[in-house]
Amino acid sequence: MDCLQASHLCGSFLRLILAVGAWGLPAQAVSPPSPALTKVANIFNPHSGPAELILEPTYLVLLVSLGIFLIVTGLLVYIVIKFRQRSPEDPLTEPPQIYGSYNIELAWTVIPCLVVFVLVLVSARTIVEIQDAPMPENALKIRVVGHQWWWEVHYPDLGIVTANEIHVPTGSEDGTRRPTHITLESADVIHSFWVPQLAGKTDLVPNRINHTWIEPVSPGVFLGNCAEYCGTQHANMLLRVIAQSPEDFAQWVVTQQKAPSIPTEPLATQGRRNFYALSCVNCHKIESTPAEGVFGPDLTKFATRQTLGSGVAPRTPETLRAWLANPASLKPGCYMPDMQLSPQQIDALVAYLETLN
Ligand code: HEC
Ligand SMILES: [Cu+2]
Repeated sequence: MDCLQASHLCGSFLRLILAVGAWGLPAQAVSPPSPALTKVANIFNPHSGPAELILEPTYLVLLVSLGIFLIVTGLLVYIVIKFRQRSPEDPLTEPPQIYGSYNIELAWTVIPCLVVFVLVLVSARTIVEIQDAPMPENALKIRVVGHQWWWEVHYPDLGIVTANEIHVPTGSEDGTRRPTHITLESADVIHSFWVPQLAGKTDLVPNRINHTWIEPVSPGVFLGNCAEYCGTQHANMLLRVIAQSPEDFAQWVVTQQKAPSIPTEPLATQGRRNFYALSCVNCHKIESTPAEGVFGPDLTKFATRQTLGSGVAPRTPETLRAWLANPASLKPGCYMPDMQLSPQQIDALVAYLETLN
């Protein structure tokens, strides 16, 4: 029996245990828009290539660890009971003491080495399988840059820039694959890209380019997060991948590529003037306008996003108002300053930002 068969067997066995234990968290795939913000995705319910490939080794590692846990605690409990003091008069007799037994020393050196060796081989094979997976010509290419504490998302071939929410296509119904190849970079510290149902973790390291890929099998919203502690708001560096049918994705691309229209409504017009008069433009970009800042998220199509502040809140006029009044009220320590705006300025800015769709 080779490792694959072994891991297959173990997988089936563990799945049985999990099913009996009624552990299974509810599936995460829900059709957009999803209200869920911080739900923990179920790693046992993969929906894409790499996540499916790492499921079996995951079961194998869990099962081996469970076995070791049971053996060690079993022996411990047995010894504690067997050699306990039975009554106050019970003379404290020690069990026979063994020093320098060749066989015992050998056993507890060799067995763990073998266990680790098997796990290393199984993991290495899966890692190679994922890293060397051939990408078809039509693979969508995106570039993700991690920031404290949000995600910058580029579609270089489509001329789209967005943040925190990654739209990708699923394959077509005729079976044509359409994976998404992702390059990962960091603007500051080490982050880690993790959408549990789509792929394993990959770090975003300053001055280095890493790669991963995803290939969702069906449309849905898949929640992810930064998986490497990166500062105070690490826990609010959330991420969502919105997998869409090829037709819906094409529609999204058309919307994103359209230049923002200039609002005609008076309040939004006032908001637009405020936006360019205040220093928002130093940190935010709005395509085909003088706002060229890149320190904060691109706001060109802000009103098409489901969330605000990298998933800290759903994007609604109320949460946006709270954000502009003081970003730290939602996300303490975040790098957008309190702009000391008046309620009138906030109303106008909200009206303007809501037109960016
Ligand atoms: C010093 C730079 C800076 C200035 C000035 C600034 N912002 Fe921001 N802004 C940021 C950063 C950084 C974030 C991302 C915060 C996070 O999610 O951690 C952000 C986030 C946002 C978001 C949420 C974007 C999203 O997709 O979640 C909005 C909306 C926004 N800013 C609007 C404004 C407006 C309007 C102004 C001017 C009144 C402004 N910002 C001024 C840096 C700035
Ligand atoms: Cu991070």
